Amino acid sequence: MTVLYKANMVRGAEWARFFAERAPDLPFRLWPDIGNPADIRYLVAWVPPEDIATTFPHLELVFSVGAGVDQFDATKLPPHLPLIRMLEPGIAETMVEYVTMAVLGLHRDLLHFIAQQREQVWREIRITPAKRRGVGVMGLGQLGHAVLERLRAFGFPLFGWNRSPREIPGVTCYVGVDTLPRFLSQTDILICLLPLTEETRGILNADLFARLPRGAGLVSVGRGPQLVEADFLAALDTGLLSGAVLDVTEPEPLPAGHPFWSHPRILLTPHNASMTMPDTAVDFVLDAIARHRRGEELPGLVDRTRGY
Ligand code: NDP
Ligand code: OXD
Repeated sequence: MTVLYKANMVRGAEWARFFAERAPDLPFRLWPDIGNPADIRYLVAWVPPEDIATTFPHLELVFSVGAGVDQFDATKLPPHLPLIRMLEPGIAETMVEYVTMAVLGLHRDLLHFIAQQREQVWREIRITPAKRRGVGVMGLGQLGHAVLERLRAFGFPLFGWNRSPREIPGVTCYVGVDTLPRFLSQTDILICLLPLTEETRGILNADLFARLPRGAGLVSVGRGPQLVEADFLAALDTGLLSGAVLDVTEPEPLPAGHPFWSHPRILLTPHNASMTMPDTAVDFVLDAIARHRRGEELPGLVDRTRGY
């Protein structure tokens, strides 16, 4: 009965310490020190090892160390093997901070002020009151919901768009593709917190940008392949978009010389919007293992047919 961890190694050492404190009877190993593969029952991974099924014949649960699971090739996981995504509270807390920073930065013209300071320009910009700046979130799951709950304090008109119906106090929620244009038409700052699936790949494209109010801002924190780069750069050039905060790109990291690095209207961060916190993540994993042993429902169970 061993847990194998294969992700960020610095944080892995913290995982090992928390496991030793909280579950001293449960052996915990850090990749690549896998010991006897037949002992591995639980795998916690960012990028999963090749040939999971044949290498670890007694695997019972696979955990994504992150909230997203698009890095797992579902066809390589045996159908009976549960894949669980991370629902620990640290991810949502850090995502809420990042998106709040990005929304306030776009709302208060931070990218313009950074450019002005570089050029030693002292020029005020007319302030738009929050109540006249619509903020919309695509994807109302654990993260999108948490973000909207916190943004409510600033007085923005808030909008949400999701596949299935959601009710969030103070937020006008739209459901399904047919409502996307109505949602977008009110959204001055758009936040993408969708998982990467075949339906969301390339969803941030020319058609979508054209449906936003002119000069809208974009916060892209889902996954890089959701953004169509050429459409996005054209939208910035033509003023359809006034600025963007990008935390995810394709590929990651971007190659040297890629236009996003130096674009004055783009704030780029290295897939760092949120981070799984070892302290609370270990509690989540131990709780899920205990539930699994008791034959109970598993939190964060991924629906392989939907892909998230
Ligand atoms: P959830 O699964 O909790 O939420 C996803 C939401 O998106 C659900 O409400 C789902 O609706 C909705 N959705 C999915 N597909 C569609 C679609 N085609 N049209 C409309 N709505 C759709 O995920 P999380 O909130 O935990 O995370 C979201 C994503 O954020 C992750 O998949 C990951 O890619 C990204 N992420 C990025 C991080 C970063 O650091 N940049 C960190 C963590 C996550 P429904 O439930 O109705 O199907
Ligand atoms: C995640 C991420 O999915 O960090 O958790 O992107």
